[in-house]
Amino acid sequence: MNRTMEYAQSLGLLLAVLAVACGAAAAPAAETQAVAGAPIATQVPATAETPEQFAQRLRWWREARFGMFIHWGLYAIPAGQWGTGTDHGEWIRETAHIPIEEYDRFVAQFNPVRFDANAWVRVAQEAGMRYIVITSKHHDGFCLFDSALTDYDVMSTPFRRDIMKELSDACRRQGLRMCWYHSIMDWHHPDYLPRRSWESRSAEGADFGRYVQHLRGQVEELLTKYGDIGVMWFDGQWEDTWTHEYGQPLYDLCRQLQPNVIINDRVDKGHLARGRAGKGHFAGDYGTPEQMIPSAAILDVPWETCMTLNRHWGYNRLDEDWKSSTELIRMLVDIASKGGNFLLNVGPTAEGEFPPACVERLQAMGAWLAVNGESIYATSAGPFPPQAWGRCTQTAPEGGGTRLYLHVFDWPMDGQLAIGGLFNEARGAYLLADAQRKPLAVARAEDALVVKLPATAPDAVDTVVVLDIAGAPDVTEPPAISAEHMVFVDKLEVTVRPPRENTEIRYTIDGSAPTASSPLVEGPISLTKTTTVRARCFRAGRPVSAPAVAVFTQVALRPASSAEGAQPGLKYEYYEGDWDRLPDFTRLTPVKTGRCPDFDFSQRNQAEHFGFRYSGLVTVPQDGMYRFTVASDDGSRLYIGDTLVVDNDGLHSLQATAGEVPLAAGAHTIRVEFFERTGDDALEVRYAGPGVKDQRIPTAALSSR
Ligand code: H79
Repeated sequence: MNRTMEYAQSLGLLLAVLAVACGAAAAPAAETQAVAGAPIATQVPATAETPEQFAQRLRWWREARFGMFIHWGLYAIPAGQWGTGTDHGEWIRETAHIPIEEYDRFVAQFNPVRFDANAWVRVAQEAGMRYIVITSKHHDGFCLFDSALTDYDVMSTPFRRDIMKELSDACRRQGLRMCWYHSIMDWHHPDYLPRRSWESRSAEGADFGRYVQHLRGQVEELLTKYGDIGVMWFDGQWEDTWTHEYGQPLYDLCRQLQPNVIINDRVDKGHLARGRAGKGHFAGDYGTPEQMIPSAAILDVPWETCMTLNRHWGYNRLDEDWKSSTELIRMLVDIASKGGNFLLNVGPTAEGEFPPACVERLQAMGAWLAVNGESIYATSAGPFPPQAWGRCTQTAPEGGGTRLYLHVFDWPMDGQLAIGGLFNEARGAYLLADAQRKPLAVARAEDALVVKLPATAPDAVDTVVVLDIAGAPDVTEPPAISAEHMVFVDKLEVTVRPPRENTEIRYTIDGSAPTASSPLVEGPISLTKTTTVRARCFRAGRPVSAPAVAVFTQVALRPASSAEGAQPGLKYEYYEGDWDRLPDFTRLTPVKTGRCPDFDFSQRNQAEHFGFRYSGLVTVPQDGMYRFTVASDDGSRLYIGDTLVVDNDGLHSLQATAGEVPLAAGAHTIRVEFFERTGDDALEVRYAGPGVKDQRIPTAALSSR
């Protein structure tokens, strides 16, 4: 929960007290008791603030949009390699099971002679980044700053320079905000618990409370010795030892030391920006999606996606899997269009330099921002969800109206950019990159404003079109047409939902376009044959959304097969090999074959590099659509007869995929293929349909001849 919400909740309590005091309708007993038991004063923490104060405190950060993450520490020395393993990063001590004494030897080797704080900050500055978050300490416990509370810091290395001091001074000089990433989890401090499961280091005498005091002491150092700090970015809060009882006071400590500091949600146990903060109060100002961009805008909490430039946070010498500058620019735009910030990571080398591949990409981002920054900084989420043509951000300029920044990723072939469902009147349009602001023609075509563009895209990555409109955006999404299945046997109920309440929706089922005289949607629509449903929002006889269309197909039931002579259980063929997707098993020779009760792979001879092909019959109780779901790690496929119903192939961790098929009551041939390369393994086959609640297919429904 963020401060705003917490404040609102305190306010709610206060109102409840007033209501009771004024003899208004009695509040529920539990609520009254809670109020009686806790004096209001303690309900409002010292860090409480109004929503306006909260917005004001976060303002620079929300306007900044783009920051640099830096993961740097002892792990830059092995650079991802340990023994034969080459895929390690900042987690190397854990992922390679390196004993503490051995890892500590890196301290004597840490000597980044090429480190130049000004040069780093310049790269960030030129990339268009407005703040830097660096690992003052990562999970390994090593501190890049001069801490009076531990010798496990940069002052014990041959380098002996307070890197964090140099960097914070350089940031201040160049106008960027300095921010700390400080890990709560600590694999080095003797009082931190729990120990890693593989470690032999004794936990005897360890006192987690004492560790928390140490952590708080370091936070105090970081917030008193380095000037104004923009953000405290905590991490490694998920182990059971860290609780809300530690998280809230740590949050409060930061705000007491620097009232304007911004603190991420990992200070506590709640997840902002995952749709919920969990039950109860959790400290933290903003949510932190990691390595992912939310699919839709998040407007109720501030959030920031953090992401790597290749596959690792800490420097990995062999990781050349760089995101392209096109991808990165579009990610920044995508995030901005959804109301978030982008914290993009660089893992410097042990010599103290940014890898050249990072610098190249950051320069490309900076070049784009130098021209188009106005469409990113201090903008807010656009009024539309992601569009086929690109994304949208917006500002509310002085003097009224709204400025829409249309980020065109896919340039229209006919040069006509149609912005559907936009009711407002256009005031003008031009290309942001055009210093002359040569007007682009804008015309209305039903629900859409159509901007006439040059024939080819001036910037193939993202050309920004400025579209000024009168008033606040008045946007109407197409209606949502849905049904339980897209195919059906006898009849189907289709629901058409409005994008918002009190919207007039008209529809057709004869293939024609809905008009102002088409029937109104007033309930579910029943279909008894293959039908194209079209629906559209209207206002006063005028279409205000793009039309929505969905096709529902009537299908024949797959006739049942005879189950004569079948016995309980499936037949299996077991194979061995090193695949990254399902092979054509029919061209391979099984290592062995046999029978098993269900989709069970315990008959394997080895834990990795194997495959199974199961075949038999599955019996369903009634006629109708059945949904099969296969969850597997790694890939799998499910066939009914010769029809591929579920394709869950490929190398992946546990992932579920579903498919549907119309079945007549009775037995149907089923075949499931599955392979496992390395790592975790799993296979689960489920079904659901008439007479069957979603469940693992029971052995009683499986048989084979
Ligand atoms: O600091 C970066 C990561 O080290 C940290 N957060 C970002 C900002 C982070 N800690 N945990 N996680 C991310 C998620 C856990 C990932 C793990 Fe693994 C999977 C830990 C062990 C298995 C990734 C893969 C790390 C090592 C192997």
